[in-house]
Amino acid sequence: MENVQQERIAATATTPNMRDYENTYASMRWEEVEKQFSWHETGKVNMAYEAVDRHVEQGRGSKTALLYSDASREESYTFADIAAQSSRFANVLRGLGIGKGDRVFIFMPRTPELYFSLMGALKIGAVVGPLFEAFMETAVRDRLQDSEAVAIVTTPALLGRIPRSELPALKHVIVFGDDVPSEEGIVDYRTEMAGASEEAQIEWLGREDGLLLHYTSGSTGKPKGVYHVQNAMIQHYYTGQVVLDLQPDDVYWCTADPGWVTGTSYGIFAPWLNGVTNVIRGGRFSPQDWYATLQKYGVTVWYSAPTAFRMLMGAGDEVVQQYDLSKLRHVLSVGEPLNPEVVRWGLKVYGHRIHDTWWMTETGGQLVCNYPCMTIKPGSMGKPLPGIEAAIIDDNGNELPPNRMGNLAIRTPWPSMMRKIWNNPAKYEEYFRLQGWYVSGDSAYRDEEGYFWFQGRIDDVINTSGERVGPFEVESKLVEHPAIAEAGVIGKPDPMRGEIIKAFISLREGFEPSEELKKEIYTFVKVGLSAHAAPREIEFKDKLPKTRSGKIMRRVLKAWELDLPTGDLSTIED
Ligand code: 6R9
Repeated sequence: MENVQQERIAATATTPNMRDYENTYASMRWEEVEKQFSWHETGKVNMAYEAVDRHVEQGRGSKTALLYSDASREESYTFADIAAQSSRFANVLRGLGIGKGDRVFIFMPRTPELYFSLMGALKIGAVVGPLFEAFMETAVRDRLQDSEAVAIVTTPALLGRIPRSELPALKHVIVFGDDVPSEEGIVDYRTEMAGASEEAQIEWLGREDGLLLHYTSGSTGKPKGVYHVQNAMIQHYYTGQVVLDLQPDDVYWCTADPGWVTGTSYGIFAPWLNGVTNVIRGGRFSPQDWYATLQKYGVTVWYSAPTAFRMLMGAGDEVVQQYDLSKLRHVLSVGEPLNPEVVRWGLKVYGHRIHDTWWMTETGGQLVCNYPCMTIKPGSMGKPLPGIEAAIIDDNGNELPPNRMGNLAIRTPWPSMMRKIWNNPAKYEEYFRLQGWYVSGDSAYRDEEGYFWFQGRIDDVINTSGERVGPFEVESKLVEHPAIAEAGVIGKPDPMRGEIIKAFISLREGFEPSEELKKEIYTFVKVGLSAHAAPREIEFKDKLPKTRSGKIMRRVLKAWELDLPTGDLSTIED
């Protein structure tokens, strides 16, 4: 592998949180970070306490915790307000008989109530499962069934997508909004909150007690429930310091939805554990609204994703000039490879380097990053977080020399590492199959200077606009359509979305390919699964390439699509 990227962008400022990467890396000790949290004194902990109530107890209750806006609401809440609202919700849940370890799902748009509910559920020691608002019935059902969730918080508009008759474990549906139906099992959020006390007993937990269940797609099977525990807060706090570079007076904005791990670890926990003001913008993406949000709140630290930066780049430099972004100090990205072109553009229009960060749902927190004090090589994910050992290994667990592509792996354990895959111990073990390593499923190489360069997914999970989509999930939905016999789904490179979903489809007898049918199929997946999983491109085929055991060979489909050699075809059906 040849390292052609010689471009460098030097750091322009040092920061009190990390002045020198190499020294910090050499001296970093997680035991020191742990001293920030209450288990250091009591042996017990609770994320909601550490992120919210602790600030009230320590005299920072009147500090702004949440600045919220969407098309119809504009609100501001202090840490004391969030403590009170989450305590109310904790009492609502307790009143329903819900407690420690119970799975409570949250399925609603990004509004302040989502954050009150999430923190309230954590306060009683429940394990929270955040879902994207865009999920349709099948996606909701799979996740609630697998986790045996006992309660879900939602809105009237989304209620119809929760198939209650197929969810025997689900006892309570808490609905926030107007016109809450009065039915058995349905609880009106507003009524219950109004009657609940603002004082709630915190459920004191051990470090290995549950925190979150984030479902994520793999290349085979149903979505996996990635289980995180309280201990993750050590890493959320520390990365908030050295990666997000949070300072007490910062106004921080992470654009991610809590349905994605970035929207919890870095949309809630990292800023609040550090006592920093957090901006949440509801509603859809629009360049004007986003720049207006940066300007209105004087955002200083901004964490987003390549797909968003590419869309902002597409909207043009003139739009940027219409806004005052002078408060901005630090810009970061996660979710997909960050194109060097985007880094160059960011420097030109914002006057800031966009700092790429690499991590996964499974890792719970950032692991390989670009830090403010460090020179950036555009296109590189950066270097391992202090306290983390990252390496490139072959399939036997041997470390590879610089510039050789292999498996990106992390030495186990680290504080925010997932602790199980819900109901699937075998799947969990697969990640740790090579002694002492977590195998990420990404391929990468490391250059002579220790910078890591992302190459691709080793399996065939699709990354479209920063969302991971498992081809199997989409194929399963496609073959539910009456016209479809078989379907194979791949990610097709796309300048805007990273990848788009392309489906190869063979039709059942009696059905003919047509443009109309393509549209119908697209809508079928959009309505039945979710908009981001719907195939933007469809190609009809008489037959799909399959292995003898019946597995569709996606790499062959991909090779067709990209005009590449198809590789080993020894297992192909015929
Ligand atoms: C946080 C998050 C994880 C997968 C990961 C990789 C891709 C994430 C990246 C990146 C290149 C980066 N990915 N960050 N690829 N450069 N900086 O994204 O979690 O949704 O679980 O996705 O996303 O392929 O394995 P998740």
